[in-house]
Amino acid sequence: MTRLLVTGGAGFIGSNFVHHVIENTDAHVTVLDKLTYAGNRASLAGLPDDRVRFVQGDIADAELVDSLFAEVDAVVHYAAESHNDNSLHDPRPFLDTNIVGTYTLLEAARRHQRRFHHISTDEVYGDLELDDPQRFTESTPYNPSSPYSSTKAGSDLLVRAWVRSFGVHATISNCSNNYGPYQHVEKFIPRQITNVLRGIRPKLYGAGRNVRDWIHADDHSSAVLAILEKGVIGETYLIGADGERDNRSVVELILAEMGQPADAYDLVADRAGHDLRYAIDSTKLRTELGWAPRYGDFAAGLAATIAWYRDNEDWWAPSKDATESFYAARGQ
Ligand code: NAD
Ligand code: TDX
Repeated sequence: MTRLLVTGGAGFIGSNFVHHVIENTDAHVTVLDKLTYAGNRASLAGLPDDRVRFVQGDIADAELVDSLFAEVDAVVHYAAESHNDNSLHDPRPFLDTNIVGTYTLLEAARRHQRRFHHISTDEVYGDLELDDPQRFTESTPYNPSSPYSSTKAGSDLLVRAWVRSFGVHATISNCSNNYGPYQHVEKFIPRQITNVLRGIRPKLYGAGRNVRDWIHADDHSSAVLAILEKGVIGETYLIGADGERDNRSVVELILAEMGQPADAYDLVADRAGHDLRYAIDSTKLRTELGWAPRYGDFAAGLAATIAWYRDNEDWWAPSKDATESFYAARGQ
């Protein structure tokens, strides 16, 4: 598997994956990315030109997609509209990219008989109660809450149908919340870090008791490589690193690491339909494919992420004001 097409490779997790592939394999990578507000070419800076090619374009452009599939051995599909809050404001781009875009790629995978890996989220399973001892597994029924998660659920079901009906060689992974470098400042952890760097108090939705299951983006990348190399066609793998924490405790860790008082945050308007808790059981991935996360210490990973944002203001500053204006208009 030496030639990879990575959709959404200028986004947060896609760019982390491209860096991971270049550092850990001999593969050549073509990135297909539309460069929406969430894409940033600077996230691919410093990578070798003879191994990474960048193509700006839309995954729903069938002609372009067809020509790129012809040139590669396998495709890893990260491109998506990815932010729940945006999906509550304007769902349409979520349908266009997550549903029609994924459909367009699947048709190309079928025509060219290419190995296809679809990146998805644990949000397709809905949410859990805070005291529920169960975690999501590959057999948890789909029950998405938001326009974002419902379009991701729809895209997963399209992949399953294209495997069963047309024999497409595809796998799916559903991962928990990622953190690390190159994440857009609209998302929870970078928003709070860059708020503190700008002298703005962190903002917690509702009571701040919602729980997310955090994994470092580099651990997500190593799991995807393991699935590409050893995964069984037609199978779904859940990716998670046992990182459950409530939002308030994450903000308190950020404040402590950045030398601020523990209560220097604001409680703001809650997200509509806000999922309470996500939690992943990744036993299948660990036992069947031998994968294990490397970033076991969340506080250390978070400290490194804070240092990255401190050192890379040029990367995030151009998006910060527009992002905060969007939130301010919603009382968040
Ligand atoms: P992101 O918003 O940071 O990046 C998305 C990228 O896709 C951007 O570079 C954007 O320009 C590109 N893109 C959007 N529409 C496109 C289109 N029509 N054609 C081509 N490119 C397009 O998102 P992310 O957080 O890196 O998420 C990547 C994938 O991982 C998504 O599929 C998401 O559902 C999934 N995921 C994310 C998380 C998380 O915690 N962020 C967790 C689990 C799964
Ligand atoms: O300012 C904030 N304050 C706050 O309390 C923001 C931006 C978020 N939150 C809360 C909402 C969530 O409980 O923090 C939690 C995390 O929020 P997001 O970063 O928006 O992530 P989430 O909605 O959990 O979805 C993320 O993980 C799953 C990604 O954005 C999705 O793409 C992925 O599928």
